[in-house]
Amino acid sequence: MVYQPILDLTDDACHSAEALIRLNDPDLGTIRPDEFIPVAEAEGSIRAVGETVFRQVCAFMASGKATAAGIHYMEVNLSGGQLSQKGLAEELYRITRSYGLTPEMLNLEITESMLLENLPEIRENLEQLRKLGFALSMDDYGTGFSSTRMLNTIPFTLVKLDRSLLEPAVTDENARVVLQYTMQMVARLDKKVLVEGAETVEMVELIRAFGGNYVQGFCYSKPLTEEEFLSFLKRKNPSSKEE
Ligand code: G
Ligand code: G
Ligand code: MN
Repeated sequence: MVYQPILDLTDDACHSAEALIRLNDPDLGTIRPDEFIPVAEAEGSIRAVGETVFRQVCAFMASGKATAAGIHYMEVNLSGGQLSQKGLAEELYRITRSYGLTPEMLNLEITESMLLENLPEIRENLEQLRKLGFALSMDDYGTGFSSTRMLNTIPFTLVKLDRSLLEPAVTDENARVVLQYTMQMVARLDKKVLVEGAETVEMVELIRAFGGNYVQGFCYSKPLTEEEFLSFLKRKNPSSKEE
């Protein structure tokens, strides 16, 4: 797993990160999740992959090293195959507790495209996860149908705007209007807003000016290994206590 730091604009510190899987194959090198997650979905190993990911993030959080350096929670991506699994919420809760963690330390990311089928078991899992105390983030908002009904009917606490909303906003006035008012809408719905794909300081400042809560992107940091991430936190969160 690698971790991409998330910048909290309220104090310009890092209190969360997104866990991202990498597959290192001795012959093929690094294979990106875009390539192998669909394969795992198709051949039926996605639940095992998802559980391994979740356990690794839990183990890292349970080490206490990240929390001692100012981390409050981790964002973990769920796949469609996991989300349609009966009893997923109870299973993730059981694993979380077995590491001595609370669900508040884990935010689960779901993309809008997973919700389009509108399967009852997916809705039930999401409602149950929220009831058990996990936070839910809508991922890649702006790439699918940008359905406002999804925002309203599923108890998301954070909405992550896709970088395709940010990129054109730097130069194009109409794109800036779409970004600004999408951000305002999310805020008015009482959800936190994160903008992904900030590659320049100019982009970060645009997000700040539009009232964003969080920023993720290469300008702040690329995804880092556990060790790199901990030393990043020591540099960026200077007041954090080391154990
Ligand atoms: O890190 P990268 O940009 O290569 O990620 C590509 C895609 O793979 C992203 O959409 C991301 O959400 C997804 N992804 C990364 N890690 C995981 C994971 O652990 N589980 C699932 N289901 N998807 C992941
Ligand atoms: O779909 P999801 O949002 O989960 O994907 C996150 C992925 O986006 C990460 O795997 C990361 O590699 C990629 N990413 C993160 N920051 C940036 C950025 O600033 N620019 C670009 N082009 N990609 C980014
Ligand atoms: Mn994600």
